[in-house]
Amino acid sequence: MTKTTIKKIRFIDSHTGGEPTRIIIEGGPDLGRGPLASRRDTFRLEHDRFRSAIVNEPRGSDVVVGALLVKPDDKSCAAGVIFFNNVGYLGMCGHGTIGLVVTLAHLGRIKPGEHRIDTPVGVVTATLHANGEVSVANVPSWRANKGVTVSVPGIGPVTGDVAWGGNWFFLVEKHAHKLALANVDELTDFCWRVRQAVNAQGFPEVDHVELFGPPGLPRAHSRNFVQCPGKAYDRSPCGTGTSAKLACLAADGRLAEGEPWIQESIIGSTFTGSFRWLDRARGEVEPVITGSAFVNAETTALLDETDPFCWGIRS
Ligand code: PYC
Repeated sequence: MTKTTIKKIRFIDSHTGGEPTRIIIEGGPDLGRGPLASRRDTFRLEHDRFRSAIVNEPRGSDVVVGALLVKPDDKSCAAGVIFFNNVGYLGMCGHGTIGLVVTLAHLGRIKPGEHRIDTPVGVVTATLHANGEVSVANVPSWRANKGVTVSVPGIGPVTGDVAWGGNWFFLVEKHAHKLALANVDELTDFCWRVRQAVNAQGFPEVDHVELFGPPGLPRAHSRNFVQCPGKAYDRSPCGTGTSAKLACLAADGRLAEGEPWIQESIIGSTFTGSFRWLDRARGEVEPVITGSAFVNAETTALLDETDPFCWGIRS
């Protein structure tokens, strides 16, 4: 009988406003040292099947966001992290960073206070508050294009803004859809078509589509539906999506510096956001996103090479 090697991977699951984060704490690939962006490239080029094994079925699902905890390149940081999903890698992830901070506290590795975290798109500063909430001062965010109209086959013209909040978003306020969980299939189809049109019409970098509508909660300012790159929708209000929204609100003069913006998700969870100007002339802001996460599993996964789906079901 041939001897099989089974590799053990330890991860911790949490959710932030309903959106899962799976943090690899042991057994992940060795990506060497250097800037997080180049380590993310090494991950993509040399270890992509590991990404799939962690987040795709049968171990995961389309909605799971994975996070590989690594040593930071910037010595002032408490940790480095590379986020990934069912189809690839994220620059930053707001809900995931809140999940990471709560996970590090759960492991006893950090205490309440400020912690800098290295990511492939820059350093973010997370504050773990005494009440367990986490605020993330995100990477500089800005609107690149206002009022872009794309012609969407089968739908017609759709207008939105292109903005960066750690990932690239197309943000749409004017549409005919009710943002309700019962309409997820319709919203998914709409966003997917919009994204193809946006990519085809000169914005290949946009991989998230964000729709806005009236809030369900009296204390919230807006509800959103965010489609992630692999077609899953974000159960949380999306930290990087809310950052992109704050950049647009700031550029339009619709929200003042320091004023709170309560963004509700499609499932009714909320983040509170605010911003500070970094460069008014360039429309660059530092968004701060506050939310809570809960740890819900500690797992040792087994990677057995003789399992035909050891590396996940890949499309
Ligand atoms: O919270 O930034 C976020 C995010 C990105 C994709 C899923 N969640």
